[in-house]
Amino acid sequence: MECREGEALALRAQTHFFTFSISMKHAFRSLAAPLLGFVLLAGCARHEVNPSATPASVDNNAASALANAANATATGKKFLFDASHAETAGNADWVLDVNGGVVPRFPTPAQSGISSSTPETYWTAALSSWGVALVKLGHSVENLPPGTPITYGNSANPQDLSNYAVFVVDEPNTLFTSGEKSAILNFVKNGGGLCMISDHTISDRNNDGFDSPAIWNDLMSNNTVQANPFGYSIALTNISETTSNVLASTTNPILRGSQGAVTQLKFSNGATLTKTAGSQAQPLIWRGSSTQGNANIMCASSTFGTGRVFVITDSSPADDGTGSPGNNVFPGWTEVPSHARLHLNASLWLAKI
Ligand SMILES: [Ca+2]
Ligand SMILES: [Ca+2]
Repeated sequence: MECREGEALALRAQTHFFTFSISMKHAFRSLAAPLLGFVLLAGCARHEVNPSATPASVDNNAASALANAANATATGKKFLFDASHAETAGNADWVLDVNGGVVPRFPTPAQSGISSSTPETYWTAALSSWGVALVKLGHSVENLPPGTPITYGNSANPQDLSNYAVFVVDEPNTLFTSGEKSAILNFVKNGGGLCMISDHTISDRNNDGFDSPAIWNDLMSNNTVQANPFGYSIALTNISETTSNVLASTTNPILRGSQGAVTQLKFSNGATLTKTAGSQAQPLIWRGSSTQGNANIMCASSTFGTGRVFVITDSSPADDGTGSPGNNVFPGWTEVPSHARLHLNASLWLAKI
C-alpha cells in the first residue's frame, strides 16, 4: 500500500532517528493537507480511500472464540516479528508494539495480561491485532528491535532465530547482510517458519534505494546457502484489487485452517509473485483475471529443507488500522474477514501446529 504512506516520502531520510522522526511527524501533521495532496499526485497511482469497510463479521469472531478454546491447551510456540530492517520507516508500523518511538523486544503491557477479551489496542502498532490474536491462541510473541542482529546458531544472541518457531518479516526496507541471509535461510532449512511480506514495487520508504520486493529478491537470488530456495520470485508489479480466485481445496491448512476459510484477498497496492516452473512453491491466491498458473500470484506457501515459508505481496491485509501516533494506517486486518484468517492460519502452519 503506497498511497497510504505519503508521510513516508517526506520523512524517509530520517527514519533511523526515532526522536527526530517523531518530532518530524508532529511537524508534518500541521503540513499534512497541502503536502499530502502533492505527494499523492506525485507518487501514487491513486489515493486509497479506505472503502466502506466490511466490518469484521460475527461469524469470524465466533470462529475465533471456538478456535481459542480448542487451542487453549496447545503447546505455545514463539513468534518473532522483525523490526531490525526499518519496518517502521515512514508511515509503516509493521511491528507488534512501539513505545514512544522505541520498538521493545517484549511488547508492553506484558502479554501475560492478555485474556480472551483484550482488545488489540493493548499494544500500539499496526500488527498488534496479529500479535494479540496469537497470544490468545496460547503462543508468545516478540519484536526483534532495531539494531539487533539476525543470527542463527549464535548462542550469545538471546534472540537467535533458533529460539523461535516462526520469523515474521513484514516489509523489510533495508537489505539483509550476507550473514543475515545465511541465518534466515539456514533457520528455514533446519525447520523454521518464515513469513515473508512485501509491498508493491517502488515502495522504498526510507529512500536507501531498496524496497521490499528488491530486498526479498536479493535474499532469494544472492546468498551462499541456496539460489532460489523457495521456488518463486517477487514480480515488480503494483496492483489493487479484491480477488476471490482462491485455490480450490478443502484441505489446504492455510486456506481452510482452524481460524476459518479464506475466500477473498484485497490488495491495496501490492506486488505479485512468479512461481518457478516445476518448483515446490504452492500458489494459493491469484489475481481475479488470471488463470491459476505460475504468474499473477498474490500469496503462496513453500518449503525449504524441513522448514516452511508463507509469502504475501502486500502489507495492507495485515495492517490493523491502529498504530503509532502520527502514522496513517488502515484497517486491512478487519476490512475483509479472510485477512485475519489467512495470516493466522499461515502462522499456525508455519509453526507446524
Ligand atoms: Ca528502503
Ligand atoms: Ca494496532
